[in-house]
Parts: sequence; C-alpha cells; structure tokens
Amino acid sequence: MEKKFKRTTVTSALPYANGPVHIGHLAGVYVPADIYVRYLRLKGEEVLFVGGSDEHGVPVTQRARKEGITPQDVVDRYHNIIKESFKEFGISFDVYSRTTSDVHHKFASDFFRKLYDEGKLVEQSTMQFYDEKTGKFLTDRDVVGECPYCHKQAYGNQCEEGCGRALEPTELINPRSKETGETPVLKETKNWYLPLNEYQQWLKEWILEGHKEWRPNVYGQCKSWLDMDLQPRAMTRDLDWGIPVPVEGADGKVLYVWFDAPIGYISNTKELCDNEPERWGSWEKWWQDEDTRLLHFIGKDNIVFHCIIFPTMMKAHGSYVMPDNVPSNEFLNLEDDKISTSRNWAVWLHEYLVDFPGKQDVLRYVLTANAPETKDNNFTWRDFQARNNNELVAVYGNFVNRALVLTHKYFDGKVPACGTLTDYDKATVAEFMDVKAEVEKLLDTFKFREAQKEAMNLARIGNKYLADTEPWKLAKTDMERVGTILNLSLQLAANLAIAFEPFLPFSSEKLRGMLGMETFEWNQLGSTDLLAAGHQLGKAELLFEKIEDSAIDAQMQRLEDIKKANEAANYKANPVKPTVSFEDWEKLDIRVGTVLECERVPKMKKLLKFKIADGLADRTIVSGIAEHYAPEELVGKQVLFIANFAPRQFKNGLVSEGMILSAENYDGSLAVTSLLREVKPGSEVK
Ligand code: B3M
Ligand code: ZN
Repeated sequence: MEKKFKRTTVTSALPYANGPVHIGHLAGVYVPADIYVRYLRLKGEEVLFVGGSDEHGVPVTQRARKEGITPQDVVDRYHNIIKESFKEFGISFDVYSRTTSDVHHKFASDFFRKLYDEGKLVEQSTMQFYDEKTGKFLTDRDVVGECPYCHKQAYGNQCEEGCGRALEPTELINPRSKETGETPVLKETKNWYLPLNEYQQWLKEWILEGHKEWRPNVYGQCKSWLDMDLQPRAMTRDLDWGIPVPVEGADGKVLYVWFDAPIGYISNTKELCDNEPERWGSWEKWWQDEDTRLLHFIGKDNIVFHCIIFPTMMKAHGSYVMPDNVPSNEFLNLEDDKISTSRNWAVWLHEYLVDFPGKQDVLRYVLTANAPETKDNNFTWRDFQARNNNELVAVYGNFVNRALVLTHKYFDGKVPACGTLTDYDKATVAEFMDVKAEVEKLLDTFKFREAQKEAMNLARIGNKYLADTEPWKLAKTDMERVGTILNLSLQLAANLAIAFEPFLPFSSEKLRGMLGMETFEWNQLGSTDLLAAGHQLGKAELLFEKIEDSAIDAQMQRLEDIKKANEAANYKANPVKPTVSFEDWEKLDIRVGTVLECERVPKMKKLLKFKIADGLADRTIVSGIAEHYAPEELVGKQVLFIANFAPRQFKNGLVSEGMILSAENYDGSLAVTSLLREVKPGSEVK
C-alpha cells in the first residue's frame, strides 16, 4: 500500500562548481525538480527544495591547475554564476548553498567521525601511484599512459580515446603523471572504506523488492549493480582539496567528494533551518522523520551514488529516511552531438540569457517537451524555434490574447456574465475539467513531458472553442452569447495560468497579472468561476513573441564555428604511406606552370579550367577546386602540376592534361601549391 507522507524533501544534484551550467543540466535535473516542487507548493503541500554547488573533487582542482588559480577562486567564480543562472530560470530553491561552507565542513566531518567511531568504516592499505616531484598521490585520472589493450593514450581509470575499457592505473604501459610528466612510483597509503558488501542484502530488498515503481532506467542500473558483488568503496582520498579526514594520522587526506557532496543536501537544509527556524523547523524533520518523503532528482551518471552509496551511508549512520524515489533522466544531446564542457559543445545558460532575454520560459518549455526521461534526447535550434512559434505563440499565446482583446473590445475589459450554456459549451467545459486529473496523474509519476503536453492541450481546447464559436461574428446580433463565450474563454485562460505555473512560471505570472487573478491554487483547476462577472481585467499584452530565423541562424553559426575550432584543435596528420624508392619518385614529372587563363566550367560546379604555360605547348588542366578559389585569384600565379599524368576525360568531353597539386586542410578545404620565388614555366621539381 502506498504510504501517506506529511511532507516532501526534494533535492537536485549539486553541480560541480568547475564551470557554468548548460541546457543539459537544466533539462536533466533542475527543470523537472522545479516543476515538481512548484506543483506541490501549488497544492499547498509542505515541501523543501534543496540545491547547492559541489565544490570539492578533482574537476575543480583540474580547472584551477589549467587556469593557474586556486581551487577556491574557481569555486567562488562558478558558484556565483551557477546560482545566478538558476535564479534567472526560476529554479525555485528554498536554499542554494555550497560545500565549502563552514556548516557543511563541520556537518560532513561529524558524519564521517560518527561512522568511524562506531566502527562502520573499514581501514585498508593499498599501493597507489605517487608523484615524487610534487609529493602527491595521483588520482586515477591524474595518471596517463598507454592502454595495454589497444595501445592508445589512456587515463588511469579508462581508455577513452581507444577501446573504452575500464582500467586500473597500474595496468597502463609507461604510466606518467599528467601534471608533471614524471614516472610515478607506487607507495602505500591508508584509506577508510564503506563496506558496501555488508549492505548488499538490505539494498536488494529495499530497492529490488521495495521500489519496483522506480523508472526502468534507474531500477535497471541498480539491479545490474546489485547483481554483482558490491565491493568496499574508499570514502577518503589522498588529496589536498576537500574536507580534511577527521582522524588522527590522516594528514594529507580528505573526504571522498562523493561522500561529502550528498551530505551537502543535509547541511544546506541545516543552514536554512538554523537561519529561519520559525519558517522551516528543525533540519531533522526534513531528513529523519518517518513522515518525510525524500526525492532525489539527478542525471543518469549519478544513479549509483544516490541509490546505493548515499543510502548506505545514511543507513550506516542510522537516523535517516531513505529516498522514496530517484527520478533520474538520461542525457540531452545538442544538435545530435553529446554535450561537452571541454569541447564547448553546449548552450550555456548565462549566454542564452544574453541572446534571448526574457525568454526563460521558452527554454523551459522546449527542454520539458524534449525531456530525456526514458532515453537520450536531442535539442535542436530549429525545434526550439518551431515549438516557440507553433505552440507557445500560435496556441497558448494566441488564445489568451484573443480572449483578452475581445473582452476589452466588447466589454471594456470587464469579465462579462455567463449566460446559458449550449451543449457545445458544456462539452468544452467537460473536456477541460478532465485535464486536471490527467496532469496530476502524470506529475505524480514524474512524467513531466506528458504533463506539459496535457497543459498545452488546455490551450488547444480554448483555441478551438474560439475558432468554432466565432464571437466576433455574433457581436452585432447577440451580445449575451458573446458574453458567455468570452466568460468561458477567460475562465479557461485563468485555468491555463494555474496549469502552466509549474512549467512556465514567468508567463503564468504575467498572465495572472493581465487577468487580475488574486488567488491561484492547484485545486481551482477545472473551475469555471475563477473570474467573477464584472471583474476588471488588466491590459492585454503578448505572452510570447515569434522567434525569427535570423536569431536561430546566429546560434547555428555559433555552433558551426565551435565545431570548426574543435576540428582544428584536434587535427592529427595521417600516418605516412609506405616508403617509395628514388626510382618510384623519379617516375613522377612535377613541373611549374604559370596560369594564363582560369574559368569556371558550365554546369560543373566543382571544376575550374586552366590554361597553363608549361614552357612547351601550353596545356589545359581541369581541377576540382572551384569551391576553394575564385578563377581570378589564380590568373598569373605559378602552380605545381604533374606533367605526365595520364589525360583524363570529363563527361562533357573536356580533357585534362595533368593535375594541379593542392594541400588538403583539416576541414577538407584545398590550398593550391605555389613557389616562394618565380621560375621559368616548365621548370622541373626535383
Ligand atoms: N557534482 C556530479 C555532477 O554534477 C556531482 C553531483 C553531486 S550530487 C550530490 O554530475
Ligand atoms: Zn584501449
């Protein structure tokens, strides 16, 4: 039987403060979490929404090293950028704090110490790579070397560029420290482990038996972990950035980032509760009371940490409630390519805000419409434009606007009285009354994309209703009927303001302003008397505006430029071909020619036709470089060509007597070869 909870604690993954946040973050975690929280609030439920930045871990130190600044500088910069982006997009955290805070350091440290004191952690010594030059142990990713399987360059934990195998750093051939290039030595180190193996049985029962309702992707990942034998996992690391391990003799060691980060949810709650106890009560209420329902919103790469490791930590500690669900999304791609911070293949939220000011809801809408709930999904700028223009503008915005404008026109902006309903009116009302139950059912099971679609259906119903009843045609003959139609339309618009509040909070607020709605609660959804007859409406403004092609073209161009830059940065010359002998080389007769004439070939858009002075009789050469040069650029220039190349005939009868040499650039563009000094045409290249 389903348990009734009194309150809900919603957490959303703490993003690493090593870079700004992008659409993938928003789509995968923060928009769905925010929709859910806004929905619960609208229903009048007791809910807490926790967020914050994850400021420890190797990604932060790597960034610091790359930029030559301290890890603290890195997290200070990005914590603020990230926090601001979330605020701008209406992600309505009750608290957004950070894991470098004093509250968190103390909290995580105490948590660890309790487990340590109670003997819940296992001490273990291992041999680990150590860089003698820096005097530091190396994490798996700080070691690079040759993959023992495919012999490509690989990291200590994985062969990313080659065969993709998971590796141990000691397997690498010729291992080196990524930072210094030194050959590391193996050195003994002591760390503390969480014995996951001891909790395996309990985990199996709790998840595999008790939570069959979890999304298939989450349940499936848990099952594949739990079908293997879980191993103890180190909860401390030999690093200098993080929370010091609160144990004697643990100098130079910090808590594993995945130990401290999830505790950040709890310590951030504590910070909030300590600051506003009258509003929030005690932090324990949100984490340790049986009547609290705990939900973690995360991306798929975080599943094991939230379903297995963190619950085990809490279980070992003893006082905590377990997550009731872990709605985890798959990944969002951008224009069919994996989003990547290092390749700059992303739409950054802070940049979006500059390019599309005031259009936060449009992005929220599109990301939910394409939410990667059950499989990876794709964001494209053309789809973004189409959804804005064809759905937000043409359906939702258009309906609301017509209802308001007509009311201003015929009734001075006062809600007209509702007369007798026709059967058609009644059918329309019945249709939109269904939407409430439908949206609820979907939201309660974390199906946000379907839920939003249902909300949009409400607007479609309205649009159709106005199109079918055509009140503008009745205005001369039957004002009472016009009043009824507009009354119902306005009630429907008010319903939309409520239904869309979790999804598109900025537009909902604007719409409520236009309608002059004072109250709005989820339970009013489906009602036809949200606006009293005689109520004065505000001014009609556009809820959404069309996005022009030029704005989309600019984004596509930006991505194109990034792709180019990445290709250039990643260019590697092809391996050299098999050796040739001097005799082989001598068979080729390469000569210098002066371009006398050059012109395009009709109907052959790749070809240029050259007349070349070669010191003998002039010759014609046809070359496929028309996309790379304008003919006039080449006239008068000296080029290299193969003089003894077998003549080739083209479809149109044209014959080429030789081949002009060009170099092919990384992007496929061609550059014709020339000389550094002028020579007589026909000179041989030796
Ligand atoms: N910072 C990983 C990530 O951003 C990590 C999440 C922590 S949640 C406690 O994907
Ligand atoms: Zn490999």
